[in-house]
Amino acid sequence: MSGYYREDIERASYETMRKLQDERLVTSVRHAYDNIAYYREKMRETGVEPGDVRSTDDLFKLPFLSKDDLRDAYPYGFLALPLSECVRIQSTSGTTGKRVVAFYTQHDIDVWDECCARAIRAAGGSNEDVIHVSYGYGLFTGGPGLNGGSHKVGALTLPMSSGNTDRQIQFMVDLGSTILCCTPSYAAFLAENIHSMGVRDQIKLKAGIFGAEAWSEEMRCDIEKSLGIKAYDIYGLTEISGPGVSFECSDQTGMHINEDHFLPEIIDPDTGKVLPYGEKGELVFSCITKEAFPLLRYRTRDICVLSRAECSCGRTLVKMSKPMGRSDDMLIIRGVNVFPSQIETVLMNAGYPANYQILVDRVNHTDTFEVQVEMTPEMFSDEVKELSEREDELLASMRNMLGISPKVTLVNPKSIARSEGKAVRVIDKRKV
Ligand code: DLL
Repeated sequence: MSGYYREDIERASYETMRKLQDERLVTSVRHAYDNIAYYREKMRETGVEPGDVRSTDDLFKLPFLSKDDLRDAYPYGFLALPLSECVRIQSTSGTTGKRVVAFYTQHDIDVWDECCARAIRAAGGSNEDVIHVSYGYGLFTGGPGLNGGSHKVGALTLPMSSGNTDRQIQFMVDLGSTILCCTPSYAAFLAENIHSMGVRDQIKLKAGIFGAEAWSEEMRCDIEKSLGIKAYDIYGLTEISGPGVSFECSDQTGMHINEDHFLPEIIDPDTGKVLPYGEKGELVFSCITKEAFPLLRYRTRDICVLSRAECSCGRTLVKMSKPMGRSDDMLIIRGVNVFPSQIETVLMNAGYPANYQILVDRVNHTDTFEVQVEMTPEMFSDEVKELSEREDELLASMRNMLGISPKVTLVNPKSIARSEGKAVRVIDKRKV
């Protein structure tokens, strides 16, 4: 049976939640202003003082923060406490030069773990479960987050990390895993292998907690059928803590935001205007309990809709829709953040013209990723062997830059269609 981890919070009345948020916001603004010089400057530029923010109604007065602000301030610019009070860092996947590094105190980790525990309880998890965590462990937040949540609910935790599919399945069978946590594409891949190994009737899975990338209702349906489980979505981002910023309940119609910690807003991505609930726009979060890395009005670039409609699960926490896309050009391929500009940098460094196309698709629930690069007329006359060596070299540089390997194909000069307006660099055929 699915349940609550913090019923008092998850089912709090609107007034109770508002009061909590008001108090916490005021404290967080003061904390960020007093301890983060970069933030103080930002507030001064917009003429706002901490005293101007007396409740959540004043949130709009604060300046927005973006990934670029975090990159500019790398690595310690947004750290609000001495390093001696921090116990962990995590970092975003993918790089455009500098990664974003997030810092945590023990209290920040406890809060994050609790958010993941709420997600696990909502998916029916308890101390009776064997939770199989196949998100990556390390700098990526997926493994550590769900691991912490699983401990909090008292489940037996299998810290599998990703990869080594045969061993994953063997453990699943031998140890009787009941809840699987991984990206939806890895869940689909595991399901395929479970069937081909002929062990479908030996697995005891009942639920999955899948996130970190966009996935469709069709994909949910396929995974649920093929593994005989209920599949729950989970959302989050490193800058705001990691997975568990929001989570799905048995209703499966959007994700409840842990709004006692993360205050959401929807804005028009072009004008920054705050939009009412029900309208589609960019999701913005203010962290109202963070000690080490208290980001306020952080623009996620994820496009979605917020709703306060009553939910059959009894939770009153505001719900966000599945992200419907992004307001920047970041792609998430096999769970890794990829910016087209990174690919362009590799090509430029290797002396190629900027005529390329990135093709992304999803075949059998797995992302395919190809980069087609136009040769110069000089290269075109080269031997086949030389061309294949060139492709290998590009592949190695791209793997180095991105952390994942695309298929690299050199194509004939002038064969990539030229655009009259903006160049169409990305063809993403994934239906999510
Ligand atoms: O992906 C954290 C996470 C780990 C979430 C495990 C869920 C499960 P980042 O690597 O910083 O953090 O990537 C964050 O991934 O802004 C979204 O664009 C996307 N994303 C995360 N969850 C979902 C989801 C982790 N459920 C970026 N659906 C976010 C669609 C998601 N997109």
